[in-house]
Amino acid sequence: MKSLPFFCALLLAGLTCLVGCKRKESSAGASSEPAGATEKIKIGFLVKQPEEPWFQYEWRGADKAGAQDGFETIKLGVADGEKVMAAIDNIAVAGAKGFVICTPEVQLGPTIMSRAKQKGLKVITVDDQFVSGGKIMGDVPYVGMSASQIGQAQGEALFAEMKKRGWSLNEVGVCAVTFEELDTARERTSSSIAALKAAGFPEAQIFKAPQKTTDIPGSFDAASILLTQKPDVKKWLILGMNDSAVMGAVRAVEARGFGPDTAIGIGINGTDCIDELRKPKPTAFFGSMLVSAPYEGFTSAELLYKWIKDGVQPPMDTRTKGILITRENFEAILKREGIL
Ligand code: FCA
Repeated sequence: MKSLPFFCALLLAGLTCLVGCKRKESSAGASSEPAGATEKIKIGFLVKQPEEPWFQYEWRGADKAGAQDGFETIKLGVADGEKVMAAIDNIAVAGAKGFVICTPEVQLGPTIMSRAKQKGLKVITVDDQFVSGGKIMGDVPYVGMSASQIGQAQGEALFAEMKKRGWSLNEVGVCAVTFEELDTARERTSSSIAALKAAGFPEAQIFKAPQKTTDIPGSFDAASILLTQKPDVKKWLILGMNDSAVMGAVRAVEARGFGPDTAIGIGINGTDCIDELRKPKPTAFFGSMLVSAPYEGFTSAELLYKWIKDGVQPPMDTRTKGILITRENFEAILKREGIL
């Protein structure tokens, strides 16, 4: 995964060259395109964390749609606002007519939309919805997961697994790794917590561990602080907004001697835990709510393409569901979903 930033830099360099070469061509008044030939429609697909397998699978889905429908996708990692703005400018110069984006900061929504408008680009958001003045920008088409349903299923699965093992409630704590500044994340974790409470888990034993960053180190740090504060908890249930959130907490409990017999972690995404589930020895990472990243990439890219090509207005809100994968079934399910 370390090679990804390098890959993105290469892609950008390629793009710049493409632009430079095109300029040279037109200034010389010659073009290699035969007269009347139609160029493929181009779209951008910009993602906040290209190192996360989730986003690589989304890109894969977008490429599949492009191969099927005959359009080209320019894939770029955009870790911050500056990179987003540069990427929008670059794809516009490269001839793209729109882009799908999972923004690194949801508050950038209005700025992104005004730059896109300036450049005449259509926009579809994926995964994380734009926010303006504290409110979701419902006027920008969105493709994402059914966050509350999936969160609820995560909480129910954790409770069911705990019951199955016959743990007594009074020795168990919930480590809820949270990132409440992001709507989809907050919806997932609060629905998961609500499901645990509805099943009868005592509220006083549910503890939030707020992440500062949405990666494994961010959740490791958050969970470590909580574990220091709660030395008496004997067994842990771990939830979070995605696989990375749960994985970091699993590493943190392991560092304090907990293992698969004393901790149960269930993630969300199902794409960022494949190596973990393949480990020969089970860990406390019990499973994940799989959501189809290739499907989300495919759908968002294709909706954008049809909007550009045929003027078909995409639906404003498209949601996908999740299913539980564990060590027992993940290979078969991920194969069926086209991920493995
Ligand atoms: C957010 C998370 C990703 C993924 C996506 C659907 O963007 O950061 O890991 O869960 O929602």
